[in-house]
Amino acid sequence: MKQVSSEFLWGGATAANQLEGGYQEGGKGLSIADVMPGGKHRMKIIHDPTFDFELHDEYSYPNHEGIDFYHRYKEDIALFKEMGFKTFRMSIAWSRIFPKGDEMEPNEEGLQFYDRVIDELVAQGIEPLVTISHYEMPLHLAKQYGGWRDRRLVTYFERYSRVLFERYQGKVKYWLTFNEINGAQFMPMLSLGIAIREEENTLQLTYQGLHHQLVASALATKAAREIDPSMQIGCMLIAAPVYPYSSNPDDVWYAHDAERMMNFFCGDVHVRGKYPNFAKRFFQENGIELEMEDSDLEILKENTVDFFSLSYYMSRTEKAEKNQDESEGNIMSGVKNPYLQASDWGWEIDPTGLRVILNKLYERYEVPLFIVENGLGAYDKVESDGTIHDHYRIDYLRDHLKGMMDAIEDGVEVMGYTSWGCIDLVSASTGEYSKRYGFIYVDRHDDSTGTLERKRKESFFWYQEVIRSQGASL
Ligand code: BGP
Repeated sequence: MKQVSSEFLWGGATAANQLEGGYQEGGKGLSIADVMPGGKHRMKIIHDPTFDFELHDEYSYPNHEGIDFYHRYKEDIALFKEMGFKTFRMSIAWSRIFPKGDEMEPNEEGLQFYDRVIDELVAQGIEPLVTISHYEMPLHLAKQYGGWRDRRLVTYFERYSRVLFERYQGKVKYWLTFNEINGAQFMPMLSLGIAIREEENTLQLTYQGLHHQLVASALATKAAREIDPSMQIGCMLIAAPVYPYSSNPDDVWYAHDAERMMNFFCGDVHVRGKYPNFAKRFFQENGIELEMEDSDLEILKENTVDFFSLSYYMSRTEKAEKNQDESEGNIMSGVKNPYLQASDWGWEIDPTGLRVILNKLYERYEVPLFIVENGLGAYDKVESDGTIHDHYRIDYLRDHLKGMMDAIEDGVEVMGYTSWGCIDLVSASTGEYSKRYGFIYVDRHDDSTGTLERKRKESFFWYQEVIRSQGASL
């Protein structure tokens, strides 16, 4: 019977823009998430380099309403408490605190909303785990500055982070700077708020924007240590092993290279405090020249993170010559793995991959790991008696938690596990409500109907028992 220690942080994860709603309440400014349409337009726009960052009448915008956590947070936190959560991962909407992003003074009403949420969590004995920036930034910064291509965002982000650390010292111990910072390598627009014009070099802008974020993350880490040295700052990456499609050495090399670019490029800067050696060749071969200030490399070196957090949904398989089925729906691209089943959205399900990547990350970095996202997006059916039997979700989570338990036995230090979308919310990649991850069902549908009523799914009771038994019930 495998069990985790009593300090293990069990919980669930969310992001402000995907659940809060209240997009114009409390003095909030518009964010880039507020101009991401719902349904089939979302994916297209995420990959559209010429996106105009405007609202259009013909689209729907599900992030505007989210699941109304803005008004229902107490009821939701009570349900998290009932499940036994030790921690709750939430993010703060930058545009609630600095509506345009470049102001000198924060919006007090925005801070007061998070005072209420954080105080409620603390009162319920749930440790807040706060992401400072989760796929949203004030729209003004994207439109007027061209997003993270502009160096001035480093200063604005540092100012914003300082406001949060000062306000929440003593209440929030665990912080993550940028959600899935390496997501910029796959979706520069969503991650960096950069619209790239045709004549521009996408890779140059992406890696310049990423450099700015990495410096901003290091400066935020420095600020946290000055304000409250007991704070623990983590980086956050989409992590996955990349398998070669065959034993052909060309495939093996291709997969190896893709794996290190994806997991270790940002990871090395955050944890080792420097760009990896392989970055030099990548920059040269792609005509990338990073503009840096004199102190940048020192800032990165001196302000490394305390822990490494990751999202894990699927592994990735690569082939040097791509002439066959691409793995559809997978934002990381790749080819289909013949050994794996996929979700309804084409995300390949691979619990062993979690064990593999946890081992790889720990062997390289030897800092505590925190799984802050994992889960299955699925269609749920409400039975006539109101129950929801999501056994497919239970199977997915059980198998992945077993993979995590195996990694712990392998010697990997894992601080905690927060399942993604512990309450149903708006999907980041598709803008759908119907792609559900929660233990808690929310009555809200893609056509904007629904009462927003919350219901416990079968997985709610299952996860409650996993937490109660510290994983022994798996
Ligand atoms: C991660 C994001 C989350 C989340 C999750 C599931 O990449 O950090 O914001 O939404 O993926 O993705 P989706 O909502 O597209 O199914």
